Amino acid sequence: MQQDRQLFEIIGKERERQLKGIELIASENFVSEQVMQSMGSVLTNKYAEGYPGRRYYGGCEVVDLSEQLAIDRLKKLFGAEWVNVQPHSGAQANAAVFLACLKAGDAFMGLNLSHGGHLSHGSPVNFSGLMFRPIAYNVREDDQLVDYDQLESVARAERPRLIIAGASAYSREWDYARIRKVADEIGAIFMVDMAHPAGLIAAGLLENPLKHAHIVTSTTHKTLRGPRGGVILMGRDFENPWGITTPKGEVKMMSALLDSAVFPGMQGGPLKHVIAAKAVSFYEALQPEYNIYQAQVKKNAAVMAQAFIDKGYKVVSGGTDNHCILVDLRTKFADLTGKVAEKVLVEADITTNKNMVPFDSRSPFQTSGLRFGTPAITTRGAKEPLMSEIVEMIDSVLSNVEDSKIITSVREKVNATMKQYPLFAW
Ligand code: DSN
Repeated sequence: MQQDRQLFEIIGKERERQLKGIELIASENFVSEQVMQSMGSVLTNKYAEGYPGRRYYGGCEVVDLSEQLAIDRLKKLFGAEWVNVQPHSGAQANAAVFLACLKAGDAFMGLNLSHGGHLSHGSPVNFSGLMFRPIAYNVREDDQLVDYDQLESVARAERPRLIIAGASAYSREWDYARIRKVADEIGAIFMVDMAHPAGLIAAGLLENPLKHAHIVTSTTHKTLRGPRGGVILMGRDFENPWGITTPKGEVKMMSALLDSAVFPGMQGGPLKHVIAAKAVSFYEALQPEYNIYQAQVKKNAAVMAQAFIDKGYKVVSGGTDNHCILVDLRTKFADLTGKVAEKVLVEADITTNKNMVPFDSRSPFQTSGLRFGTPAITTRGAKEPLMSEIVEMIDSVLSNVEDSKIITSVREKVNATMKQYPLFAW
């Protein structure tokens, strides 16, 4: 067969873009060669609807081994009693939890999307907001920390069936124990979506939500540094609280409801090549050097947050406990939107994303904020001194958004700098 030159040229261009730029999107990372290899392996050819040992197709005895390996390693990594490694993404994992725990129209609570919450935690254009009744809790205006008092009073008044903790743009540790307490009081399921900080949690640098939540979901490709995908975990399995029984009259365990919600509820055939790559990334996350990497991610983020503050930027909540920094541009540049800032930084080969800040005066299409994260740049070997240099370069671009000469000179500096931080040995 003829080689598809057109497509491979596009892949080459993306490889080049990744190589020469500074990647600061908080949800991105660079996977290892063996994670990449397993994703591009023959396992993509196999259909395996069902679970290890109970499939709807023949010839699954080999892919049963790779899925079981992913399951066993993920359990070990987070101290889970039960996991499901089949969700194609974090949003699919969340959808499966909704399917297992809620009926159409049921109320659930999640962090206000414009305060850092995630699309699948109740956006009106997402399945979660279209099919269920989202109720938001907020961060406080004065310190931009989750308002647990408000969360509790809304939970008591509305009695949602599910409470979600977790965010896309929240830089602080969560008080999981406090949310679990109110969930127990009102008889709600408590779910944590740890997609963003999962790698830091795996390394023991942030509290493990499996100790507090009934159900935990995650992606595998952010701080965790695996292939693009999702997982569901439980610290301890439990009988479903709604009395749903098996044909034999036994109360179904939550694990059975969640397994059925993923397949056949939400998905058909699992992505066997991606599940294998998940297994590889969990193996990597169990190695001692992974903890050193995650500690550096956290240190780099703290230094970057302080460097922004030193340059006169407002960092939402005043700093970070994790890998993520949310900058409110308004205090330094009253007229600069996140949209324009993102665009000019891309011209300088610095990739980040515009983001709403809590109590934003602009729309989600313009925004007043930029979100930064350190997982990808840390994978390339960056340490604290580079964080201050990067903030210097960002500030230079944002202070001169109309000056193409300055933007070009920053881009040249970015490209020269990144040559010293190797990526892609293959
Ligand atoms: N879109 C992801 C993020 O960037 O945070 C979350 O799914």
